[in-house]
Amino acid sequence: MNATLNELFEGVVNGQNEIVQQKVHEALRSGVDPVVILNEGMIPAMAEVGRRFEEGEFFVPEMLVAARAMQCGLGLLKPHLQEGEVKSRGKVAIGTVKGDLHDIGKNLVAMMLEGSGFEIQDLGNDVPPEKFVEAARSGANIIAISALLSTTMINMKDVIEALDRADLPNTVKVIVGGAPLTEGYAKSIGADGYAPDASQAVSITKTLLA
Ligand code: B1M
Repeated sequence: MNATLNELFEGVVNGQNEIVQQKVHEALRSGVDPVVILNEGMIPAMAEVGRRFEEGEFFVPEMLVAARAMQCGLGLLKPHLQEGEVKSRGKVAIGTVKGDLHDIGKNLVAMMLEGSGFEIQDLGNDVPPEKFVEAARSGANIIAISALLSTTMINMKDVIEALDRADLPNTVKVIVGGAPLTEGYAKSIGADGYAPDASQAVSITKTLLA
């Protein structure tokens, strides 16, 4: 990892917004690809925060400040992750499932989809099934559901069942993702697609809407 990305990593882990802003600008100025900044500096930092939490070195407040620093860096990267397309490829309603407050992965997926030309309706976090149904009724082509907890990923099934009950056109597709999920789990709950990360979420969305 280059020195700037290393400092960015430390800045996110320690929740230092100013350092994060400074290092993202510095990396961009020196020509580092925004995707590299994300994948080598920022995402590993959140994994490190998770490791420290598991080891009892970090507690919820530390996770929270690291998350804020991460969001701050993501905001700066966002304009650099756009493909510059004008025509909408389709509408995606995205949210984190009921009971779950984790939204960084969801925001990243939304950002990459938006950057690839999709229109995004961000439903936020802790989203009940009815909100996803409402979004599908008002024209979303893809319902995208994120979950970060093994205790909340089971709520995704409720969303899919609610969508089935709503008798929507079968052109509405559901994609799911988030760290505790697997392809097998996604299939078992009846999702149309699963992606382990944001860039694969873009590919699967393109495939489903092709
Ligand atoms: Co929480 N947390 N957290 N947390 N937190 C985890 C997830 C955990 C793994 C930490 C750990 O123990 N190592 C653990 C979950 C264990 C489990 O269930 N398997 C955990 C826990 C236990 C908790 C609490 C229960 C802690 C407590 O209160 N005792 C609590 C739950 C609150 C709740 O939701 N009800 C809690 C709270 C929090 C904070 C609020 C403090 C904060 C979130 C702030 C926020 O999001 N605004 C937080 C954080 C920051 C984390 C860690 C450290 C980082 C998560 C993150 O942002 N990662 C996390 C540890 C870790 O991830 N290793 C942890 C970076 C992000 C880019 O990755 O979200 O995985 P990720 O997204 C990826 C992919 O998963 C995928 O693409 C993304 C980009 O590649 N993806 C999709 C995600 N959604 C997708 C959707 C798709 C496709 C792909 O299609 C629709």
